[in-house]
Amino acid sequence: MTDANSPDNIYANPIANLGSFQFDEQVVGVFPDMIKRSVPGYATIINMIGTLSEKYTRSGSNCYDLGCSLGAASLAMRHRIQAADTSIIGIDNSPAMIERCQMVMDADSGEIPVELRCGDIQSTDISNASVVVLNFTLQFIPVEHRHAILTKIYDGLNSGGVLILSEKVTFGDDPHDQLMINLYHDFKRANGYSDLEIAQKRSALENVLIPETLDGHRQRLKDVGFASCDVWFQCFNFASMIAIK
Ligand code: GEK
Repeated sequence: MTDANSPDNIYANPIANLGSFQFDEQVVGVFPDMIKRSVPGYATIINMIGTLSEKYTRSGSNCYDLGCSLGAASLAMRHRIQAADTSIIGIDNSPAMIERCQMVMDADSGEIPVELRCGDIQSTDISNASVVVLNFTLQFIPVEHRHAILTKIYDGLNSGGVLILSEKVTFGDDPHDQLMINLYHDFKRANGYSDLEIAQKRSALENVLIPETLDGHRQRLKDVGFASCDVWFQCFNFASMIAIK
């Protein structure tokens, strides 16, 4: 395995049989560089997950990081939560991610316990939660399963608890959609990705990452019962929402 700080050049050369994008060992090795150069506002969102979890976490409750990857959101929570007797639970279905994430947590000095589970977020138990984070994870769940997972999150949240939902999104207005995609590709180019890398990654993610509109997300969050929800951050076609139970 490469070390976790390697530069992302997975799609730098032409790949004959692209296949679908997977969170395998190769991706784990370049993940911090990949996500920083591919998600506009990623560092801000991670930082604000810390701020929001400090504000909303109640003593004696749990915080969940669903699709935790290498634990960036878990670490932000671990270092900001002030409430006593709390636990953080990180879940990811990629064994390579969880293995590396465990090394990250073991090397970190934070005191709040972090339990890592390798499994599907659709079948994991969620209970007594103050904060649930879905930071660019729901987009990988089949659309028809999204209502069920959000219902489970809603049921597992305590009253006054929050869901932080970050997603790549689309827009109903086609010219605006195209403008956001073009600006996003400019962002990737400015971060050193070539046109070939952008095109091959896009093709590998087709049918794997399924974005929806912000209105679609708002409607589903209301349908499952959230009392209040809306966007707190957006840059181009990447947005983060907060939903309060
Ligand atoms: C971060 N939140 O750095 N069950 C569990 N995990 C899943 C599932 C599933 N059904 N589907 C996908 N994943 C992180 C970034 S990355 C986003 C999240 C990205 C996991 C998958 O293995 C990967 O680690 C993560 O969700 C999505 O704040 O790479 O665009």
